[in-house]
Amino acid sequence: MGRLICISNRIPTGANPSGGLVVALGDVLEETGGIWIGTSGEIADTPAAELREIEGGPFRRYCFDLTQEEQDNYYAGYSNSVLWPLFHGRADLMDIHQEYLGVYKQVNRRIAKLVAPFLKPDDRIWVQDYHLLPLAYELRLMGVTNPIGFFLHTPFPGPTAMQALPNGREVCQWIANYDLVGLQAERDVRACLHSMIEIADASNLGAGYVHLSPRQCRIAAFPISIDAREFQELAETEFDKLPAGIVKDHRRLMIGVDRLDYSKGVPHRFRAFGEFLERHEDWHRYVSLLQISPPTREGVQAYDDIREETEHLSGRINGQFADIQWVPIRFINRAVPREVLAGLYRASHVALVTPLMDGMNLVAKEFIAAQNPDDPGVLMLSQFAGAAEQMDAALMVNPHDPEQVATSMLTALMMSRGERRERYRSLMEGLTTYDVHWWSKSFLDALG
Ligand code: ADQ
Repeated sequence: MGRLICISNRIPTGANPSGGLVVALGDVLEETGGIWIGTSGEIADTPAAELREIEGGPFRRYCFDLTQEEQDNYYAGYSNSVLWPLFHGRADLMDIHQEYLGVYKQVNRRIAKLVAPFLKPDDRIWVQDYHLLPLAYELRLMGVTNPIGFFLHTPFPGPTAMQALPNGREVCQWIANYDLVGLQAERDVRACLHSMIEIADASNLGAGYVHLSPRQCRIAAFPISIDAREFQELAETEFDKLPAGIVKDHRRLMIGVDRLDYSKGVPHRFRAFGEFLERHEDWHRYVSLLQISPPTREGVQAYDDIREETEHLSGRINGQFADIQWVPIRFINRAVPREVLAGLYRASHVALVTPLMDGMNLVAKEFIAAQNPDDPGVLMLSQFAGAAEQMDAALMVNPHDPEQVATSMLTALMMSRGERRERYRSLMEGLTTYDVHWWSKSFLDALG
């Protein structure tokens, strides 16, 4: 079997690299003598001329630094201030500048130049996420004919949204240079096919194949997941280590865990909780919401705004409803270790996973995997998370409708143990069958 060459924006660092993708790809990288390539996270004075090996770890890793200008224009700029909002249905938040696009292309061209000399004829290349859309196009220009796959972790926009992007046609042309394009959900496959056909005049060959001269590419859904069994065991162990107050607390705990990103719908969630408290005075003091949200992409205006809005709303709701014994919303604005999260999921009665738009949402999957099978909590899940296509036994909500979300909160809090177990069984069955190992294997099998 040829080597796997995995390329992502950030390289997993440390002696024991961790994270979802490492779990998914670590074995294949090890078995095939593969290589992972990505940015180091450090800033250099001049653009990187060569890759630097990261010593140690179970597989080979090579990284390079970005300059401050590249970080600002390629990463914070085109990737996170243009593509991210567009791909999450927020074209209104795009901040379009020619310079962002120019540097984005330049960085991708340089990565292609750094990678090409490493390639052997039977290597398979797997490119991760929206930072690297043009990479296959650049590699093809350099004569690379290896199979190249791409996985997009975000949703994909349909033609109407795509029209808002000045270089939408070019983006579709980049995509056509991959042999296989993996998306999170069927909704994204439909949107991507429509965009390729309507924006770039690709011909539809059926069964997910499109032709855009001179290439043909396949677009299909490969919903990403977690190692559900591993997370289940982690939650079991970690639950016992939680401070006694959390577990013995007779009140009901609702939990939300999201990077503080406008796509996650945290303000909408808070408003719906406010609506719930307004309607159900009998629940005051008996339920609280623990929202854990590490800051992310600081310095990008839209992220500063969402932080302010969230702080303002939690303050207002707490001010309105709290009494000397009870605070309705506990808002933690920092990252929490993974194992603590696992224990907290298990201690929670309800999870609020209510993004306005989300590629998949792994918190939904982690929460289910962490539950006690005898007495599981309830997952409230937005219909706009990619996970909704697979997790139909969750309590589905429309995050734009605060009254419906408030009604569902009551349903979740009152749900019988029998129904909770039934829903949990069905969700857990899906999670153990289609876990993260299934995800990487099925993608790589399809890439051939
Ligand atoms: P994200 O937008 O980051 O990922 P998600 O899938 O929920 O969203 O993954 C977040 C991960 O970070 C989870 O493993 C979660 O436990 C962790 N996390 C969140 N808040 C945390 C906190 N306060 N402290 C510590 N850890 C925290 C993108 C896409 C998603 C897609 C994934 C994977 O936006 O839609 O599911 O990639 O493809």
